[in-house]
Amino acid sequence: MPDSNLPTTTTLSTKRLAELAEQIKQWGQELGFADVGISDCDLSQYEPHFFQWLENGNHGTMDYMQRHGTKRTRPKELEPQTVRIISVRLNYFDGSASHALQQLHQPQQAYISRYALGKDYHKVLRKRLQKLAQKIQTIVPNLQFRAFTDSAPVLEQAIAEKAGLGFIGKNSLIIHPRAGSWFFLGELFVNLPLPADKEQHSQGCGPCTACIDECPTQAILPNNQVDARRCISYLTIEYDGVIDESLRPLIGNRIYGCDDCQLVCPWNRFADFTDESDFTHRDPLDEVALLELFEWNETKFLKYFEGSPIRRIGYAKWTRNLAIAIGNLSRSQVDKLLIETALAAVSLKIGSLDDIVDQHLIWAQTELQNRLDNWQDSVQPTIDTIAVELKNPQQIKPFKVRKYHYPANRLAKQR
Ligand code: B12
Ligand code: SF4
Ligand code: SF4
Repeated sequence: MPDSNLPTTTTLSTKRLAELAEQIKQWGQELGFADVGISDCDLSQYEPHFFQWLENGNHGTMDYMQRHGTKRTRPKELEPQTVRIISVRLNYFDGSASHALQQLHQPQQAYISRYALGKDYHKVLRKRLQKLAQKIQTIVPNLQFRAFTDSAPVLEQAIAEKAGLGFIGKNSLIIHPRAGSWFFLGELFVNLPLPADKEQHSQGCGPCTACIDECPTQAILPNNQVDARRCISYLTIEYDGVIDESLRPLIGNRIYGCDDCQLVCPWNRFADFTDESDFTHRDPLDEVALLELFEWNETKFLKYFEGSPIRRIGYAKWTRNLAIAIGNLSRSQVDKLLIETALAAVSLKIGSLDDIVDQHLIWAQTELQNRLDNWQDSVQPTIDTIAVELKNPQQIKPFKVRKYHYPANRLAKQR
């Protein structure tokens, strides 16, 4: 039986609600969140931009982005009892992993997005949010809540900006002025009228355009939104089909996701490394050769990636992505023997999966064979071979950009 003396969401005084908001932030930090903020449900200033993005087709084949009408921009339509949203961020950058740039700059190595080196964040965040809600229920037993992280039609970045967790950068990610952008977002929708935090008004990018200039596929639009159809993250994770040939060379050795627009962001000098053991990299994902991963069969893939976000893309897409990266070895300064070994490996896999994968394997085979047929010891990619149909081909440097900003507050493992 509920204790009738305990407060309910409607009987708490303004003063008590303010104290509870502070208490929630304290609990959030004890649970490991880097930050907790509170927002109201009015996302009207973001709504037109969201629908414009959809109308322009920037979501590509991600139908789930347009399936829910205004539920995404009007939280009360998703959960009618909601009056406030508790927004949290959880750091994921693993400082013990091998240096990101060392992988990105060695064409024979596989580059995997920093967020995917450890456990799938969905479960980790949702469990943590549930714990936070349970703590609130010790004070307010009739609290109604729902926990989300990238799991429902929720406009997470708009909510985080409103809750004061950071500003939406030109790369479209939430950036905290003292902690960069290497974190996940999550939310608790609650029926508790807590005082809302001050939203982050000023966009902190200033004149910087590093992410726009250095995005390998020029996916970042002048209005600070991303055309997912060009984004390597979308192409390697979300998109199931045949990747356009003009984009393949620009993908380089990125086989799952892409971090370039964060690696070049000056705010990420201030990023914190994660304290979460769940986000510690799995060996050898932080420094592994493309050809080693390419040897894995489906059984090994499924077993190794249990609990990892990478498992979701399935073995066929994984092989498709690897085929592109291996094909791109043909544009790199590598040993002839490596090209020969790569050619043998891709040739062997042709016909073993599906037609889509085969198209990429055959492409890789042709690229590698052409390189061998025209072998020169020092072949450098020309801008013509790597920048096709791009807005500003002169600026394209798919493997090396002008400047990276690695978290400077602690030393990453250097080998
Ligand atoms: C779809 C999606 C993608 C797509 C599309 C990305 C995109 N930028 O839209 C793809 C697959 C490409 C992708 C990639 C990545 N994603 Co993603 N993705 C999402 C998802 C599910 C929705 C994002 C969304 O709403 N896009 C719609 C567009 C319209 O939003 P937007 O560009 O931010 O535009 C808004 C603002 O710019 C604003 N706005 C624009 N102009 C103006 C003007 C004014 C005046 C105002 C007020 C507002 C305003 O209004 C718009 C609508 O809100 C969210 C989770 C979620 N449910 O929110 C994760 C999420 C954004 N992704 C995340 C991550 C980590 C990534 C990657 C880094 C993963 C990787 N390493 O590969 C990359 C980064 C690529 C990038 N630069 O965005 C994190 C970001 C955390 C953070 N710090 O912000 C999220 C929040 C997931 C999570 N729970 O942590 N992602
Ligand atoms: S994730 Fe990569 S491809 Fe996508 S916008 Fe950022 S830099 Fe460009
Ligand atoms: S790289 Fe520069 S422009 Fe892009 S998000 Fe960071 S500060 Fe903003």
